[in-house]
Order: sequence, then C-alpha cells, then structure tokens
Amino acid sequence: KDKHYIMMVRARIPGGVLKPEQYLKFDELADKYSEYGTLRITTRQTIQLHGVLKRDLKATIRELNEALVTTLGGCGDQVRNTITCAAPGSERYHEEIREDLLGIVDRVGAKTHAYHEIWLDGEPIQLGEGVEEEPLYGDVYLPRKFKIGIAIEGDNCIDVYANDLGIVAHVDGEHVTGYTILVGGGMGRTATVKDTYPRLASPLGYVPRQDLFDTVVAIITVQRDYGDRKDRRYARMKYLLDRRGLDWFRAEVEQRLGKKLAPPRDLVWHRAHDHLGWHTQKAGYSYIGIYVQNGRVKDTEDVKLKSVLRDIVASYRPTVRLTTQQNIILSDIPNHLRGEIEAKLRAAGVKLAEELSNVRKSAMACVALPTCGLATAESERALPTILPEFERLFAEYGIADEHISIRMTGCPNGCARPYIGDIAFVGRSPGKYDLFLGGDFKGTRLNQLYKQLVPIDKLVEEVRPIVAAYAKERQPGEGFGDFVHRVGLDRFREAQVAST
Ligand code: SRM
Ligand code: SF4
Repeated sequence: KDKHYIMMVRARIPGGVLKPEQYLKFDELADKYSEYGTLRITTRQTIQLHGVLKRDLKATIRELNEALVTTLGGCGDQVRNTITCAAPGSERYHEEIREDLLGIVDRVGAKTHAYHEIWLDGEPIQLGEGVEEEPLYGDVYLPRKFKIGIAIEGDNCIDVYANDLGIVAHVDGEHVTGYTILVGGGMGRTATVKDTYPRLASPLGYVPRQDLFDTVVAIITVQRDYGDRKDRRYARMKYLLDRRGLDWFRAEVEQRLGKKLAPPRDLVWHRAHDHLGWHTQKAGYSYIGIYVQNGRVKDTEDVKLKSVLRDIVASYRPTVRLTTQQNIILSDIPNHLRGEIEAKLRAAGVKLAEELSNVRKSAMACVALPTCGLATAESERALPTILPEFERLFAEYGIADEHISIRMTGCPNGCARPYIGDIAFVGRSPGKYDLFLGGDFKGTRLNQLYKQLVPIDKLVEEVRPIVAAYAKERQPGEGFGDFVHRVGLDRFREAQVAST
C-alpha cells in the first residue's frame, strides 16, 4: 500500500451526541475500511477513522452520510466541530443549550455539498459537483480554522478558553439567562517561530439568549474580513485580536450587530469534570462515563473495549456521547440495566472509573505517530508507558488523590490542549519533549516552558523535585499547577543549577 493514499476521515458531530445506530455505523466502518480497525474519539468530541484507503473514501463518507453523519466541517478553513459539555442533563437549560448549539451549527455551517475538507497528500480533492453560494463564507472561506465551544458556567470540562469563540451559558437553575462571550483562544504555536503562541480567549461581552446567533455571526465575519490571509501561521483570530486590540474588535462586532454588548459576567469555575462513572440522569435513568485511553476505541488482548461497546450499544440502544476529554458516555439507561451493563464491561476487561487513578482519568495525548504527518515525536503511543511512572510518583508523595492534569502532544500544534495542563510534554524531536508546568486543572491559565528537549525517560526525574516541594509546602486545597504558579519556576531552575 502506498502511504500517501491512506487517509483520515473525521466526522462532524455537534456536541458529540450520536444515536446508537450512528455509533454502530462508525464501528462497522472501522472494521470495513480503516486499516487499524479502530475508532478514535477526538479532543473535539468527534470520531476519526484512520488509514482509510483512497479507493474506499467515497464509500466511507457515503455510508456515514446515510447514517446522517456528515464529515463536512470536520476539517478546513471554516467552523469546526462545535463542542459542549457531553454530560446529559434533565433541566430545561440543558435542552436550551443543545438547541442553541444546533442553531449555531446551522447558521455557521458550510452549505456546500462539495467536500472541500477531504485532503489527499496535502492537496484538496473534490468529491461533489456544483459548489453553491456560501452565505457566510463566500468563495474564500475563513482565513483559518475557527473553533467554537459552549460551556456551562461552573464546569470548564471542555476547555472553553482554548476556542476562537468561547460561549459560557449562565443559568438560573431552570433556564439559560444569557451567555458570556470569549474571543481569541487557541493553542497552536510553532516552536521555532517566537511570535506564535497559545492564547486564552478574552471576555468580550454578555448577550441575552436571543442575540447569540447574530453575535456569533458578527464575530466570525470580523475574522473573515480582517484575519490574516497572507501567512497561515498568523491567521487564527487570536492574532487579529492582539494586533488590533479587544476594544477595536468589540467595536467591529457591535457595529455589525447594530447594538452595544453588555459587559461580560465574572466567571467562576468550580471544576473541570470528567463525567466518568455512573450518574443519575433523570428519574429512573442513569448514564455512565467510560474511560477510553487517549480516545482509541479498540480491542486488545486484555481489553475488548470496541466489542463490548458495540454489544452494549446494539443491545440497550443508549444515546452515545463523546467527551472533549476523549471519553465516551452512554446515556438514557434504565436503572435496572446498570448491573448488567457493568458486568459486561468488567467481563471485557474495561476498568470502571473508581478503579482508575485521578491522573489517568484526566490525562490526554494527541494522535501523533504513526498517522499524523506533523508529528515529530510519539504521543498517543507513548503516554501509556509514562503514566504508570507518574502514578507511582504521585503515590510515593501521597498526592494521588489530587487532580493533576497531564497532557502530551507530538508537536507544538497543541491538539491535546497541552498549554493549559498542570503538566505538559510537547514533542520537539524524536524522543524529546519540551516540559511545560503551571497551568491549572480548570483550564483557566496558560502554563510556562520549564525545560526544552527533555528525553522521554527523564520526564519523571525532571518533575520529581517539584512534586516533592508541592507535597510538602502546598496550601490547603491548592492544586499542583497553582502551587507552581505561586512559587514560580525559577526556584526550581535555580535549585537545579545549585545542585550541579
Ligand atoms: Fe489538531 C492539525 C489531530 C484537536 C490544533 N490536528 C491536526 C492534524 C489534522 C494534522 C494535519 O493537519 O495534518 C491532526 C491529525 C492527526 C491524525 O493522524 O489523526 C490533528 N487535532 C487532532 C485531534 C484528532 C487530536 C486528538 O488527539 O484528539 C483533534 C481533532 C479535533 C476534532 O475532532 O476536530 C485535534 N487540534 C486540536 C486542538 C484542540 C481543540 O480544538 O480543542 C487544537 C488546539 C486548539 C487550536 O486549534 O488552537 C489543534 N491541529 C491543531 C493545529 C494548530 C493550529 C494553529 O492555530 O496553529 C494543527 C495544524 C494546522 O492547523 O496547521 C492541527
Ligand atoms: Fe499531530 Fe501535532 Fe496535533 Fe499531535 S499536536 S495530532 S502531533 S498536529
């Protein structure tokens, strides 16, 4: 097989919600067309099929379309999969947020039937005929990919600040009262280009529910009209924001909207929930969040995850929800079936949430090798070998109960959102990683570069003295990254110089 003709297919699954038959279609197509026979849940709650042969591409997409899943908007210079908290809820505001998410997807999704987003060896290939008029994108699309995420105030499980456009729902217990709008988030950087950087989205304003769609469109058109179209490295909206300033940006949005934006609300985050384990959904019904290591749904000798998910989904028809932490939730399960489902999972070797360490549950790695053409180091295949070492380290210092996020990527592009993790390893060259520390578990602060080009087998050693200091000196309730941020990384750099 010629490597260049093997492709990756990424679906668009708004909010990560799939009907059971849609999930089963992915499962079937993975067996039929993916060289690896796996499904890959992504950090933006979609599914990727890797290693699809060019000759099978049309069939794969056609069969997905028949199951009412589109790949349109999975990739390309347009609005990507719009994400939100995957946990089902029974309050009216959960429905309202879902309605608004689908409304946004409808308003900002590409309307064409031509599949611009299928790429072959770096070149776009056209699968459909007749490009239609694109009301929002025109014929030039956007300068770059554009990402939207909706969080519910209090729980930043989706990393809302990493999106070009972050939307935070305020609720009064029953209804959505309005949204705080954040703009200019993004993770991507190029290690050797100093003026590329990750950025957290900044608060722009507050809008009542009825103004949401127009505000979203106004923001996207500002980026469409003023974003950098000359150099793709600076084409994300974050650079436009920093070039022109937040006040300029707000004035542009207000002019397009024809009204002033109210000031943003103060945002309070209590947690970044993983939604794993059993939870009550509504009277008589439950949902279960199942941990999927790095989002890879596959069967191994010990763990038959892919088979057992297929069996459970086919037998009990739960709604399937993909999380932005690469895990899977099965919902709408009548309570009396909980025991049966749990027994099936255990028999397949799947570990339930309560059997997993905290660091494992929150750790994420991007795909990287062998399929990602941009990877310079291992990630998804390397994290499983590193995690046990960190589990041991944290246990040794008595901090295994703390929530500490570890994120790994195979290059600086940041697909597993490393720059907001407590601890991050960003691949720079084969076997070597830049070590970042001092983000926070709730994803509200960027971490900082601590060391460059650390060999993979020295990562634990580099972090050990900082873990030791944290275990000894932390304040009550203080997170690992918060501690690092408070005491500063220089202290550890100096300590190391002194000891050499
Ligand atoms: Fe990503 C490119 C995988 C989420 C930032 N990303 C890629 C490509 C398509 C490589 C390529 O262009 O050839 C990777 C495919 C690898 C493979 O073999 O599957 C890839 N990105 C992924 C996924 C699958 C990682 C994962 O482990 O789950 C995620 C798919 C999301 C989805 O379903 O749509 C994924 N990528 C992200 C995120 C996280 C997020 O959006 O919350 C980011 C950081 C946020 C951001 O966009 O700033 C991200 N990916 C990038 C970038 C850097 C963009 C930039 O502004 O510099 C690239 C490269 C590019 O666009 O030029 C990239
Ligand atoms: Fe590939 Fe880099 Fe994204 Fe990892 S972070 S999937 S190596 S582009």
